[in-house]
Amino acid sequence: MTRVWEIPVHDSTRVRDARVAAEAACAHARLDEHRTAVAALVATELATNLLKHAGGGRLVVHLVECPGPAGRGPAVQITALDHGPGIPDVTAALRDGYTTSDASLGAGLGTCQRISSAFDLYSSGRGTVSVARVDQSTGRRQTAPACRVGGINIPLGRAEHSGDAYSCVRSDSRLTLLLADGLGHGPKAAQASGAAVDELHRVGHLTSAEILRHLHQALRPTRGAAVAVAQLDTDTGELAFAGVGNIGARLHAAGSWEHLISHPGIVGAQFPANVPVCRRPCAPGSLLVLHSDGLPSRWVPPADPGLLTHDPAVIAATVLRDASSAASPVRDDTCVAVLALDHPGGGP
Ligand SMILES: [Mn+2]
Repeated sequence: MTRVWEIPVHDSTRVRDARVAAEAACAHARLDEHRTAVAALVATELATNLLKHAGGGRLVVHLVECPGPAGRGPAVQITALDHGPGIPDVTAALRDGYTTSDASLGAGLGTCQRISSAFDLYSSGRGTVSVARVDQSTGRRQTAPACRVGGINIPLGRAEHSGDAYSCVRSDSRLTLLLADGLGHGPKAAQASGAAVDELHRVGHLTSAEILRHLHQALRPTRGAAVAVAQLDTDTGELAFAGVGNIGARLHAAGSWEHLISHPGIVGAQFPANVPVCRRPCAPGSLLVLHSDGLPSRWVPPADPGLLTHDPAVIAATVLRDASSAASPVRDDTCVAVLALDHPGGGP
C-alpha cells in the first residue's frame, strides 16, 4: 500500500510538519540516522522555499522503489509543487551556498542537490516542481540507466494511503511499469492496488497480457482495480501496452502524443475474455505517461519539450500540478507514473 504524507505549506508552522513527515517516511523505509537527517534537511529547505519564493505550495512525501540494477531498497521521495513565479536562474539557484536572502537559514537548493541520492527541479512561469530522493546509498548514481521511471501519488483528502499504486520491475530485457487504481478510494482500494504491485513482483518475467491474467486471480479477494501494464523490451525498443479499466495512457514518440486505450473491465472482478495488446516501437527520447482517473482525462501534455528531459518524477508531478485547478477539484486519489527512454549518453 502506498503511504503518502501531503503537507500544504502556507505558513511557517508547516515547515516543521514537512520535516516530521520526511522523518516518518525514513522510518518506514528503514533508512539510517544519517540519511534521515538528509531527508529532514531537504524537506525543511523545500518547504521553506515554497513559503519564501512561491507564496506557498505543497509538499508530498512518499516511498518509492528504486528499480536500479542492484535492486536497491526503498527511497523516500520528497516532491515540492508550487504555482509561484518560477526561479529566474535555475543554474544559479542550484549553486552550492546560493541564497537569495541574508536572513536565510536554509541550506540552499545546491546543498539539497548535493546531499540527496537524486535531485531534479523544473521551473517555468507556471511554477516550480522539485523532486529529491533519499535512499540508503551514499553518493550519487554512477551510470544513467537506459530508461527511467518515476511518479507521484496523492490520496484524496490527504488520506494516509492512496488507493492508487504504481510499480516497476525489470526481468532480463523486460521492463514493466504497472499502474493500478483500486475501486473507489480508502484502505480497501489501497489493499487492491497493493495486491497488484505485490503480484507484479512475482510475475514480472511474463508478458503484459499474462501479467494481467495473473493479477486478475491475485485480486479476486479484493474489491478489484483498474490496471494498466506497459512493458518495454529494452533489446528491441518495442512497447506492449495492455489495460483493463480506466487507466489513462499517453505515449510521446516521434514528436507527437498518442492515447493508448484500455479495455473495459475490473481486474479481480470482471475480466474481459480478450485483452487487446497495443504494440508500438519506442525510440530513445520516447515517453509514456500512465495515470489514474484522479487526473482529468483531457489533461494537456506539457508544451515545453524541455520538461520531457527531466527526472520522470518531475514530469509526473508537473503534469499533475497543471491538470488540476481550483475550478475542478480532485475527487479521487491521483497517481501519475512516467517511463522515459533515454537518448544514448543521457542528453535530450
Ligand atoms: Mn480512481
